[in-house]
Parts: sequence; C-alpha cells; structure tokens
Amino acid sequence: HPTLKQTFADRARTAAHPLTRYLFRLMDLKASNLCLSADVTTARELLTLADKVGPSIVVLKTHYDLISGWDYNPQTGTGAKLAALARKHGFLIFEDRKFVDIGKTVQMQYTAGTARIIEWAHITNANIDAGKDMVRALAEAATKWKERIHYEVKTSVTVGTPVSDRFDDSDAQEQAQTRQRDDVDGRKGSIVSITTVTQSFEPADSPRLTKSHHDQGDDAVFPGIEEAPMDRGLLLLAQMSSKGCLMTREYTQACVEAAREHKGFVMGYVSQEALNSAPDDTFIHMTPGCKLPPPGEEENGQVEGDGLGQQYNTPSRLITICGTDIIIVGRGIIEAADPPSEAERYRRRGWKAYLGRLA
Ligand code: 5FU
Repeated sequence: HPTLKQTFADRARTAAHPLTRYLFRLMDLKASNLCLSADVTTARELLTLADKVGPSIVVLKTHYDLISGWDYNPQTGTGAKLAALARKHGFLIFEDRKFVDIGKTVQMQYTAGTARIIEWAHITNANIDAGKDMVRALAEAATKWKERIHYEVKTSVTVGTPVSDRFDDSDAQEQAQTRQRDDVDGRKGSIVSITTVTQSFEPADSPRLTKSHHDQGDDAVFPGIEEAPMDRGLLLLAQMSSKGCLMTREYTQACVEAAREHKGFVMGYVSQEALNSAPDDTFIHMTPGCKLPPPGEEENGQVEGDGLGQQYNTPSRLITICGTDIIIVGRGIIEAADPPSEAERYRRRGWKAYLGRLA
C-alpha cells in the first residue's frame, strides 16, 4: 500500500483526520515513532515518567484504571497535568480503554463518570465486538464535546478569561474559574480548563508554527508546532499481540470497514500489521507487543514473551515487515535501569526501521 512508502511528513498532509495529521507532523519533527505505555502504579510515577520520557515519544498510552491516586479534578488533577506535559513535550495522550458495550453506555463511559476520559485523552480505542454502531456513538459524543468546548471557549473569550494562568494549584484560581464557568453557562466543573482550550481555539492550520519554549513550569509549550487541534480520535482494536487472541480475520475486516465509515473520528488501528488496502486509506497503525533484546544481544525479530500471554516482536520487524507506524513499548522501557535513555534507544531503533522501510 502507498502509505508504507510515504514519509510521515507526506502523510501529515494527506491523512483524513486532523489529529492524525498533527501526529504525523509531531513524528516528523521529533524523529520519533515511539509510544510509551506508561503502565506504572501511581499517579506520581506516571507524571514523573511522562516528564522524563516526553522528549523521546509522540504518544503516551495510559490505563487510568491501574493508577492509584489518580486525581479526578478537571482543572488540577492527573488528566490536566498530563495534558500540560503533552503540550510541553509535544505528545498525544492515548487512553487504552478498549471500550466494548452498547452505544449509549460507551458514550457515558467516554464522557462522564469519574475519569471523563474525553477531557484529557486525545485518543482512545474500542473493541467493536459489540457491533460497529458503538463507533458512531463514540463519534457523536466527540462531536458534541467539541461543539461544547467551542461554545465555552467563545463565551469565555467574550467574558475575558485570562489565557496565561494554567494549572495553578491554588484553590482561589480554581474557584474563580468555576465561577466564570458558572457565569458562562450555569454548568459547574465541566471542562478540563478554559485557559487550555482558549489557547487551542485557532484553527489547526493557522500559522502558529513557532512558539518560544519556556523550559520551566507547567505552561511550557513544545516548540516548532502549534498545540494539538481540539479534536478527539479513536483507534479500532483490530488485532491483539497476545497468544491465542480470538480476533478473527473477519473481525479485523469489520474494523477496517468501520474505520472507513467514520474517517472523521477514527484515526486508525491498534493492530499487529498495516491494514490500509484501499487506495484512499490514510489510517495510522500503532502496535503493542514490542521489545528489544537486551543491549549487546542480536535482534532477530522476536523476543521472549512475558509468561502471561504477551508476545513480543522487535521494532524493526514490526515497522519494516509488518508495516506499522508507531511502536508501543511498556515494560521494555519502564523496567530498564534508566527509562529515559532506554526510550531513546527505542526511538532510534524505531526511526531507523522507518527510514529503512522508505529506502
Ligand atoms: F491492544 C493491546 C494489545 O494487543 N497488546 C497489548 O499489550 C494492548 N496492549 C497493551 O500494551 C497492554 O495493555 C499494555 O498496556 C501494553 C503493553 O505493555 P508491555 O509492557 O510492553 O508488554
């Protein structure tokens, strides 16, 4: 398929989804096709890891429900802090929630409850075993959310919400913001941060391509690219890495069809290989079950599994032979003696494999 031989810079121009275009630009800019699966056990570790490894990655994958001490406060909580780190380092947040239920339920799980995933995760994913209507349900929820954010931003611009103060932990500011939101539309505590979205309100393609980088504090912004567009994206869980996975070829094909029906919301797939096949498919592929042999050992395509069903392929095999775009690495990085330098090792290997695929 043509996308296998296209540069990420080219795909940044041609991908159907605005967030996918943005992600390809990030990949090109950071020379990275690495996603860290940040499966640590506490919110503190998660934020520290995200800050340290942020420079090497383009996506940070979370499982919010395995993190203890997750702070659900929309303004100052863990989601908001992750969002600030995502802006500072230039990566997207992907909550690996694997939604699977009836449409109405997944809408509620996506937008409401304690975690309010839609507020802080640019990307989430779904298993479509329950039928593809739930993709439409999630897409509708995302559209409604975006309309609400735009409405609230417009209104907050009118009432003059300051754009400079972000994620100040002080209660006073939070109260002021809550009051302001109440003034705006009578709802309380319903969005991550008016200040954040105000900054992102300009159209995605507006020429804000250079921004100064303040390297201190939570309000730093990754230089060289504007902030992520206020869009949300979905990955369809088309194939899994685990041994004995029951997802059939037919199931995977149904994912491809559902993706094509919802190009405005579905960015691509979590899969074990490239699935683009129609001439105008522009989807992105992200692949877990990725590990390098220890330094010094030869890379021969596969690495021993974890004894609990996880199977591992090396970055070069996944990118060059299977044709994936982004490798997802968890324990390979987290359990290393020095995660940031191990992340760099994966980034370099992943990028080299991508260049090799182009050649
Ligand atoms: F969809 C999938 C899959 O097919 N395999 C996975 O391993 C998701 N995962 C996730 O990727 C899994 O839930 C972990 O969060 C992560 C892999 O972590 P590891 O430590 O690199 O094995």
